[in-house]
Amino acid sequence: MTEDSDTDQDTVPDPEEVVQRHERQLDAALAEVQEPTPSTDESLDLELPGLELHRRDFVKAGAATGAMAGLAGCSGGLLDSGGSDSGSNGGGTGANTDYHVPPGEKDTYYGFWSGGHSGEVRVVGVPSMREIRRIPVFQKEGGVGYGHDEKTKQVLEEGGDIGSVAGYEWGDSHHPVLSETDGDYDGRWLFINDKGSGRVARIDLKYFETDAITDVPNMQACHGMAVQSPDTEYVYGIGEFRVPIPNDGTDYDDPDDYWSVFAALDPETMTVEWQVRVDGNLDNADTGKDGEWAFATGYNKEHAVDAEGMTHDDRDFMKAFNIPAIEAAVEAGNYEEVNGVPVVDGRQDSQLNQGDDPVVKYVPTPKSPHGCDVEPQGRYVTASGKLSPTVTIVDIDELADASDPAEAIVGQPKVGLGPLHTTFDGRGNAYTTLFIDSQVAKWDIEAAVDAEKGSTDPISGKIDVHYNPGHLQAVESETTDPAGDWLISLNKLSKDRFISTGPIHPDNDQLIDISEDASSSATGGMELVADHPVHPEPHDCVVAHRDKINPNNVWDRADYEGEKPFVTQDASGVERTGDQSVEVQMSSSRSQFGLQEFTVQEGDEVSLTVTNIEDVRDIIHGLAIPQYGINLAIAPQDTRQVTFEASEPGVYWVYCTFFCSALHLEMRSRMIVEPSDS
Ligand code: CUK
Ligand code: CUA
Repeated sequence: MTEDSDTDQDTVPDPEEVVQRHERQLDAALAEVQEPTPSTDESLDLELPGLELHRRDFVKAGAATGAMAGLAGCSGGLLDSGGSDSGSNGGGTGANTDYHVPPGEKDTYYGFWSGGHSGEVRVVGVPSMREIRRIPVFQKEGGVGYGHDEKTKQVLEEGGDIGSVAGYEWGDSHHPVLSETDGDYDGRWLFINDKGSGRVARIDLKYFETDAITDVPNMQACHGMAVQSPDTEYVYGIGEFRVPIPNDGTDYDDPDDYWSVFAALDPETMTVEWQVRVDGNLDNADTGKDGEWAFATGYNKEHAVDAEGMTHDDRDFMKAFNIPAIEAAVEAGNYEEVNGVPVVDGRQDSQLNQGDDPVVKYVPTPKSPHGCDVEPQGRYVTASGKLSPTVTIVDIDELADASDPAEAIVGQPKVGLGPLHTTFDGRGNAYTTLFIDSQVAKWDIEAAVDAEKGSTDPISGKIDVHYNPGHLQAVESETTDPAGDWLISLNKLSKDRFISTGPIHPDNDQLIDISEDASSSATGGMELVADHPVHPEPHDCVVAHRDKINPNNVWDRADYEGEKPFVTQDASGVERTGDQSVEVQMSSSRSQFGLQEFTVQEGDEVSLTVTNIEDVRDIIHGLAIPQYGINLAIAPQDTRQVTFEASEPGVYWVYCTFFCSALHLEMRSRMIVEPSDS
């Protein structure tokens, strides 16, 4: 038996020991949070609750919130209002079984999860939380042949030539956002960032396939991501890391001269329309509901290049981007063109920020705010405090009019330790993840506006999650009319929740029922109903009702007419197109390729075109020639192409990779590469 009882999965922990252990953990976590430093800038002197707190106060506050709720994640069912006798860690009572989707039935919602540094997007059914599919985005993937055929290869290549030294081999996707019409998900596209580069990708939801990647100039890490509500007028990529421009080693001494930009892309063409250069940096983003405003938090107003410097000051800024004013500046030619993109100067001392209609308003918020979320009515934008225990609420209309942006701060509830992200249920409630407390806090938005800043009164309940949550997402939270029945807490650590798979643990996505508001319960009605281990590492998700997403079940030939042929069985054949080039075209169907065999010459450039002539859903054929790196996946009615050099003579079996019929193993073709001197 080891000393750390975390590793002992079968014993119910002694509550006293749990409390002590938790105190130790909290101490360790808080030791990393820098104590506030007094402001030297009088003009920024705001009443900012939480800043007067010291480390011990944090511990006490954490222990006091919601009575025993300070036992974040260690309570072994102590908080369980339903009287669970299961002994499961902080779990629900099992009273709510609506999340169980029986065999043969379908989920109510499509969830789109980012895959973090796995660079993909995952499609997850809600509420079952079954992972239904993965959509590769920022790197090649064999299962669906992504990056192996000419079309998807080109998508990856086009998005890969700025700022990469070695060529991008992977991405770090954090924030999936759905396109909108009239403030509601329209099922057309999903956009996703790459924090590992300045890339923004688009997934076509007709085919659930990545169809465009743009490498955004003047940006080294695209972190936050948003579409402009209500009609996807722009897609925004948010530049997190400050870098010198040009970044060619000529001038790197002064980090004040480094750049962080807010980029607007056209959703149709995926070209960068304009950028805004800011002071500080940019982190997470969201937009107002009327097309006028976009917002982004930031944590490096200090322009520092180390953690100590970045967390030095008491406050940072949420930037509010005035879209019509920015468009007017671009229109009037008030920009500098940098690497082919119009860049508007949105720094505080910019000429464009001096008049009545500044391009960027800087709203001072405590410490280093993280999540940036606009509530469904579009009245308020929130900045979650991260190193401050508060969420800052800004009234968007007041901000538009106020000469001093600080005056638009209309609420600042104290929600708990380490607030990271906030989501909404459409009934006037907000839910904020507390990373350090390992909890989700539920609070009333209007009550928080009415209350004193720093008040805990607006909090209607807290629930333990396991452990250290990052994002959370209520279903349809980004729309103007969220459904408000489920919430997912995306927890970074799972520790003792699952059977061990060695030292790299999964994350833990927890499903919480938020359909009831119950002021009498410690959780405000939130009920934890299920745990789900996930591969590294989702950050965020977006969840849409299944009626709003309508993909094709087979390909529509009209969608690639003129670009690629549709090769029938009769049209299958080999055509020599030059001394050293040959075109091979063939069909595929159960259980044969259009060509039983084909012959090419050593040194030929072979361009291979394969059509799946089936029109039955779910009959997919693959075409693999492993020795030449060929791996295509061809869905019904689709055509895929690849070109390679037949450099080595020999016999190569071409085989189908999808188990398509009883004769799948026999579904082969024989490629003969004849020696050139024969
Ligand atoms: S960030 Cu990961 S937990 Cu990239 Cu939205 Cu906050
Ligand atoms: Cu076609 Cu297996």
